[in-house]
Order: sequence, then C-alpha cells, then structure tokens
Amino acid sequence: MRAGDRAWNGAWSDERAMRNNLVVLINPNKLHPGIPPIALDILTTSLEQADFNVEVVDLTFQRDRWREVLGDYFKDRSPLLVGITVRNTDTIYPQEQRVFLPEHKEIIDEVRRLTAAPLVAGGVGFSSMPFALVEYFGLDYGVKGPGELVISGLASALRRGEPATAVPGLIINTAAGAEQVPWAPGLPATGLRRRAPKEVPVVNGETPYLRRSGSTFKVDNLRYYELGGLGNVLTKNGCPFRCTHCVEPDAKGDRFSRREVGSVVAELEALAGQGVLDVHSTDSEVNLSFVHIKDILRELVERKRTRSDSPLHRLRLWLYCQPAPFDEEFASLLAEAGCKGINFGSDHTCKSMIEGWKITESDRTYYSYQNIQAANGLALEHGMLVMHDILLGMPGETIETVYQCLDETLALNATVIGYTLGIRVFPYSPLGIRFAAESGGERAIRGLQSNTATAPIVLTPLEACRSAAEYERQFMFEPSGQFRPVYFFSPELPEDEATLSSPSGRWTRTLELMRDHVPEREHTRVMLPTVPGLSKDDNNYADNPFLMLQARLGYKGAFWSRWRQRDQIMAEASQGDLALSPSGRAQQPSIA
Ligand code: B12
Ligand code: SF4
Repeated sequence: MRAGDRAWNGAWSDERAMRNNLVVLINPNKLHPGIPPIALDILTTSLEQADFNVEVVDLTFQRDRWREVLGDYFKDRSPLLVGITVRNTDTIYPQEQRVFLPEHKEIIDEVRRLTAAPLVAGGVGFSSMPFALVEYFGLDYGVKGPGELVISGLASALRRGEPATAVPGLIINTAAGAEQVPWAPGLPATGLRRRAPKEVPVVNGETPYLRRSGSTFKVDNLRYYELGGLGNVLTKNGCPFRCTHCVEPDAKGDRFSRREVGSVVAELEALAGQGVLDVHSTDSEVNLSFVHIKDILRELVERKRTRSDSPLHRLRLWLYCQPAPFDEEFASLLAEAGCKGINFGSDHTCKSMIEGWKITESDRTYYSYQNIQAANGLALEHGMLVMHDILLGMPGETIETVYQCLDETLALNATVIGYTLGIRVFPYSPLGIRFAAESGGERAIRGLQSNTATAPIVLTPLEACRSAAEYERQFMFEPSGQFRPVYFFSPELPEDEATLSSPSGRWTRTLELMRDHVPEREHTRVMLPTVPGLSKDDNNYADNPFLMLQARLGYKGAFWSRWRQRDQIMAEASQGDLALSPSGRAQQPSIA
C-alpha cells in the first residue's frame, strides 16, 4: 500500500508528528548561480500564520553533500508534512535539453526513506505536468499553481486527523493513479487543465511575505544575494494572456492575483535592509497590470522621498516586462524607484510572426515592432540597461523572418539581445494542445523534436488519453519511459531533409546562418543559441560557467547586465584562483 492510499482513506495519523506541528519545506534545486526559492518564503508565511512550525532545508548550496544534509536533518525529527518545491523540470534550452527530474527523484526517494511523513510537491515546473509528476516521483500529494493556501489546508487537515480528500484542489496519489479533489462543490468543472476556478482564492495577496536572512532552517536571502548576486520579489501572480508558446497562464494561473501595494514595498524595504540590494521580479510580466505596478512604484518613490534613511535608496530593481504597455510616466517612475535594467520578452519583431502568437485573453495582438522600439528608447533614455529575449523557430518562421528579426533587434541599440532557437512544448501551452490535436495519436508533426527521441514523436490529445498523467507524460517521456522532452523548430527553416524528418534532428544549419548574419562587432552584446563547440555565447543560465565566475567575483545584478564585459571578467577570474573544477563547475566558497 502506498502512503497516498493511507492519506486518501484518511487513515494516516502519527500522534508525535501531530504534536510536533512541524512542516518541512525542501528546495532540491542544485543549479548555480543559485536564486532564492521565494516560493518557500511564501509557503512559510502562510503556514506560520496557520500556526505551524516551518523549517526549510535548502540544498542549493549543499548540492555536493545533499544526502548527508538530509540524513542529519531527519535523524531526530518527525514532521507532519514534507513539501518539495520543483521550480524547473528541465532547462527548456533547445540546444541542451537537460532534464532535472531524475536528480529531484533521487532526493525525494531519500526523503521518503528518512521520514514517514506524507510528501507533497508544487512549483511552477511541477505545475506544468502535475499529474505525471505525482506519479513519477511517487508522491502522496501535489499542488498545481499557487500553493500557499492549499498546503496550509492540507497541513491543517493532517493536524486534525482529517482525510486529505477534504482539501479542495489537492492532487492525490491513489491506487488508481493521480486524482484531484474537486475545487469546490457546485462550481463549474475546472476544465481539462485542472486549474483553480476564478471563484476559489489560492493566493495570499494581503500579507507581506516573511523574507529572512541568517535564520536557521529558513530561506537565507542574504546568502543567495552574496553567492548569486540577486534577490527577488513578486508583485502579482499569474497571467491572463494566451501567447501560444507559453506555459505560464496554465502553470501559474490565468488571472492576476495582485498583492497589496504596501506589502510589496514593505518587503522590498525589508530585503534592502537585510543587505539584499539587487532584486529581480518574479511576476510573469511586471507591466501587464499597469495601474497596479505604477501604484507600487509610486509608493516606493514616496517612501524614498519622505524617508532619507530608508534602505530603499540603495535598492536596484531588475524587471521582466512586455514591450507594451510602456509609457513615459512608467519609465520615469521606474528610474526614480531604482530600476537598473529591464528584460523585455519581445520574442519577435515581424508582424507576420507576432500576430496570432503574442495575444491577449481576447486574442488581440498587443504590440508591434514600433512598440518595441518605443519601450526600448524610453528605458535607455531613463538610464536603464535593456535586454530583449527573442524566440526564433516558432511555426511559420523562415530564414527571411529570422534575418529581419536579427536586423531589427540589432538596430535597437539595446544593451544585450538574447536569441533562442526552438521552443519547449508543454502539455497545456496552446501550442502543445494544438500539436496533440494535429497529431491525433497517429501522425508525427514536422518540426517536433527531442535530442533523445528514438522514434517519431506522436502526441495523443487529452480527451483520448486514459488520464491526465498519461497525457502529460508524452511531453517528457517516450513510451518506453526514457526521457524525451518535446521541442519544436520551424520546418520552414533551411535544414536538410534528413534533419527535418528525424525525431532527434538538430537545426544546426540555422544556428550557423544566424551566427554568420550577426556582424562580428556585435558579438559582444548578443547571446546566440549554440551547440557545444560552436561558440561560448549561449544564454543558458543553468550552471553557466561565466555567470558562476561573475557571481564568485562579487558582481551583483541581473545575470545579463555584464554580458558585454564577459571576456574581461573571464580574464579577471583566470588571473585569480577562481578556476573551474574538472566538472566545469566554478568552485563555490565552502558553506558552513
Ligand atoms: C524570474 C524567473 C527567472 C529569473 C530568476 C531571478 C530571481 N532572482 O528570482 C532567472 C532569469 C535567473 C531565471 C532562470 C532560470 N529559469 Co526562470 N523563471 C522566472 C519566473 C518568471 C519566476 C519564477 C518565480 O520565482 N516565480 C514566483 C514564485 C513565487 O512562484 P512559484 O515558484 O510558481 O511558486 C508558487 C507555486 O508554484 C507553488 N509552489 C512552489 N513550490 C511549492 C512547493 C510545494 C510543496 C507546494 C505545495 C506549492 C509550491 O506555490 C508558490 C507560491 O504561490 C518563472 C515563470 C513564473 N512566472 O513563475 C520562470 C521559470 C520558472 N524559469 C524557468 C527556467 C527553465 C529557468 C532556467 C532553468 C532557464 C535556463 N536554462 O537558464 C533558469 C534556472 C535558474 C535556477 N537557478 O533555478 C521555467 C521553468 C519551466 C519548467 N517547466 O521547468 C519558467 C517557468 C519560465 C518558463 N516560462 O518556462 N528564471
Ligand atoms: S509570454 Fe504572454 S502568456 Fe506568457 S507570461 Fe508573458 S504575456 Fe503572459
């Protein structure tokens, strides 16, 4: 019998654990440079409000001795519940396609061995395929989307000895597979994607999240800042837009849950007061709830104006934005609030590409190349650094649209431009749903690819699958169980037929054409997609040697902000004792 069955039947009870009232949250993310697991601060805030003892076991800076750390931790503890955050399922980097699930499973298996407590997972990566992952990891429970209220509900049910079936929205690993407790009786069905319906609150938007530094068994925000160079903040959750490549409206929620303005500013002030001076946004897009973000910036500016001793004077903000809406008032508020850099998710410049792809909830294209130019100009005029993330290879892409986009983005005079070729296809992104419908469980779709595929990629639509888990699995696994994360590259790009018809073909000719098209003098300020050996300029942040050295040298701020100086910074590192280890990892300072 699995632990999930015990919970499903409501029979799980452990007197000692119930008395201990302890909820343990684990961060299994081993990527460097490390970024603070803000999700665990959010969960901790709500659980502590519900009167639980919460301890965080963070493995990011313990990645080489995680087993020992877990062993020591669980030796004398009997928690009521253990939560694991799964932020990234894989790199979603088309030329590398590294999957993190086996290393997370190894950790989860070890936790299972060390404690009898039920295990629950959540996180944005997890939420992109939650039913498949509850089963793959052998968890008791899973949560799709924001988890602070659901985990508090689950922990409370366990404390009272009630069955987990009383917790709306919870995914439970039953003998028949992963099943979800209905979100609420009498509400319309949540649809095939099992997100919370609008009527059900799932986000804590009111209270400031407790962001700590230096406390034992809590997220240590200052340590992340010292070792990784960035803190983070959330102003709202979710995105209602429907950009066809994007996983976020499904995994995060397809509506905005805005946080209370004063809470966000108080949190920023607390972080800066702790010494976390460079803070990155974790909203899907900061400027899509335009009135709300302006209110936050006004409040921040007001505090700076009226309180000369506020740590906010030392704060530097780094934000993810869309090219529209963006106006003069916003740019000047940003500058006065201390924003140093904006990373625009511009994606493309060609009208023929953006139309029908970058769309609002009412399917309206919401920007043009002119908007990109205007936002870029305003940000630069106000003294901010600017990056544009460009996504090439979507359906309809040809080498002509690639060249046009390269020329138009290079003409922007932005600080850095990051180009990606190819797109990860997720189960519930509009593109994933479309490809599954077109494939119909029978046809291989041209352009669908995975570096590890051994057979043509055929996808079955959800309604024809036996379960949500079965549907989700095919975007990550081959039928044999081998990993095969699914990607798409436009088959209209000039690759030879052998590449186009192979399920594991690599679009390397296009990579070379792109590289040749970008003038040599521009190479310092572009991130070009690359395969090993083609160049050193890739924009994969996962264990990126340059970024790890940059962090070790003490540089702070958005990872891209010093991209132009990377040769100089690498040279600086090679003169000191900051060489890379044989594994390619920069040596990290030892962590006590
Ligand atoms: C900001 C950001 C970055 C910044 C981070 C800067 C910083 N200082 O924080 C940068 C640019 C560095 C970055 C890098 C990467 N990122 Co990123 N990033 C994001 C972004 C926009 C926000 C992440 C975040 O913190 N969200 C806010 C938190 C509060 O939300 P949350 O994690 O979802 O948590 C809530 C729920 O999920 C749930 N929950 C979370 N954990 C748990 C645990 C339990 C037990 C429960 C019950 C619930 C629960 O409750 C939480 C609170 O409501 C997301 C997309 C998004 N909108 O979330 C992509 C995203 C997470 N990134 C992604 C990826 C792939 C990466 C990289 C691997 C890319 C690469 N190859 O370099 C790296 C990894 C870096 C690392 N060390 O982990 C993907 C992950 C996709 C996937 N399926 O795996 C996302 C979803 C982007 C996308 N659209 O695909 N990223
Ligand atoms: S890409 Fe589009 S759908 Fe995705 S988070 Fe940004 S605006 Fe929302």
